[in-house]
Amino acid sequence: MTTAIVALGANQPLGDRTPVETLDLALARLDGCVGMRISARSRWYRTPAFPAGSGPDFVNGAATLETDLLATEVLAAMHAIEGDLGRRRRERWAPRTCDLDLLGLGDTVLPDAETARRWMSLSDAEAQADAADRLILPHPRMQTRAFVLVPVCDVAPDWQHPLLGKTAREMRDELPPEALAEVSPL
Ligand code: PH2
Ligand code: MG
Ligand code: MG
Repeated sequence: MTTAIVALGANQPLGDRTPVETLDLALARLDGCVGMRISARSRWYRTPAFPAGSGPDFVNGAATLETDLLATEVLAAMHAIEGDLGRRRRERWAPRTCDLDLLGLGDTVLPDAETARRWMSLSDAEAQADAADRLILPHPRMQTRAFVLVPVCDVAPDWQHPLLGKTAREMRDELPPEALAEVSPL
């Protein structure tokens, strides 16, 4: 069994479901997948959309799940749930009803350390091709995002990034205080 870390985000209602209701449903669906069991879930947080001004505030959270599936299988399950919960893959920063991101799977590095490091070094603009949804683990920008690391610290503060050698808590504590202050528990 390996621990997968998943980030959840939504900033658009799905019919008459609020983002929190949609994300609760996504967690129930993840827990119901064969070979995956949720072991911890974070609080929900309200966070300003990144980049600033790109849309309504997000609800963000994180969960850990215990799984014996491959990273590609976990990702396929997450994409199926996103599809069922109204996600249409359009332009990159468009509002979304349900975004599920696989941040890490134990100490797995994919597709290889050199490629993952190269992706980590790209600026946000350069990482546009990210829309292609290549599976890169750990998620190449997780260490820069307060809306990711604050919830992750609720569920896996001691998880160690296999390339940076830092724990989630250490990565969070390196972010600017202003960025951390923008992430507020609901
Ligand atoms: N997700 C994005 C883009 N911007 N901003 C916030 N606050 N939270 C997100 O989850 C988020 C975002 C792309 O997936
Ligand atoms: Mg995302
Ligand atoms: Mg995503």
